[in-house]
Amino acid sequence: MTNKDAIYSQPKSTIKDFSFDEAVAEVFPDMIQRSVPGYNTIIDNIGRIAQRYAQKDSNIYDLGCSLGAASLTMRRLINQSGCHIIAIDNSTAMVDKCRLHLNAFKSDIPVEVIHDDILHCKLNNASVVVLNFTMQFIAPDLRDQLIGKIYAALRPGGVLILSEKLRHENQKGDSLLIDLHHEFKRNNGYSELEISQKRSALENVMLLDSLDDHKARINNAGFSDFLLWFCCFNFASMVAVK
Ligand code: GEK
Repeated sequence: MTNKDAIYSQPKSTIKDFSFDEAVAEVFPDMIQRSVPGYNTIIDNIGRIAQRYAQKDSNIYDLGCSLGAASLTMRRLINQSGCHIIAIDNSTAMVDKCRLHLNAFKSDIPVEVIHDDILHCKLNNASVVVLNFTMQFIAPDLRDQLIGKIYAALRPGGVLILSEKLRHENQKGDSLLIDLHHEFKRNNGYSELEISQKRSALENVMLLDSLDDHKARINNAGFSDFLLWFCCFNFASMVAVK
């Protein structure tokens, strides 16, 4: 049974910047399902992509893992021997709950949950790296550095799976996608008040790049291949192969 997200349902006199605290971790599965179009499809296919690219005796990273949804699906679907999943998040509330989620199921593939900042942690011997809606919360001037670190940690033939909310270059197009996304949220039971208060809370903390920005950053890091495998409104998931 998941707890319903009602964090922004009542009027707030001041809207604080959004943070991944205890209250958010409590309702996170409901929040992300009702806010991100295609979330389940993306999670399921992260497992399927990881299954194709995971290499024997390598590390699989889930960066900004929240409650470990991507780690769980990868753990279920990867069939190479000697893989080790490392799930990292800098929110204590998320990491504590993530450990409980992962320990509730048994698996042959070990998963280590680490409380750390993905900008500071060391990555190595990777065949799969997942950034599922995490990079949008990283300061824009540090994003090149993060992608460079991931590229350096990947083995040749390894893959980065990058999901992000996108900013559309053209203003009319951007407005249409935002409008469709808000309709999606209304259809999932969020009120106008919830949508607008959440939007204000995210304004300073979730800074969006365009698809071209992502493509340029990934190409500059040295990846040999970049493709968009999922897109619904302004939500996309991309794959880059070293
Ligand atoms: C999922 N991937 O369900 N270091 C570590 N973690 C961070 C950092 C950082 N510097 N910045 C943000 N986070 C998940 C969903 S949510 C996306 C990811 C969303 C973490 C933050 O604590 C949060 O748990 C996660 O990135 C972003 O597949 O809520 O839209």
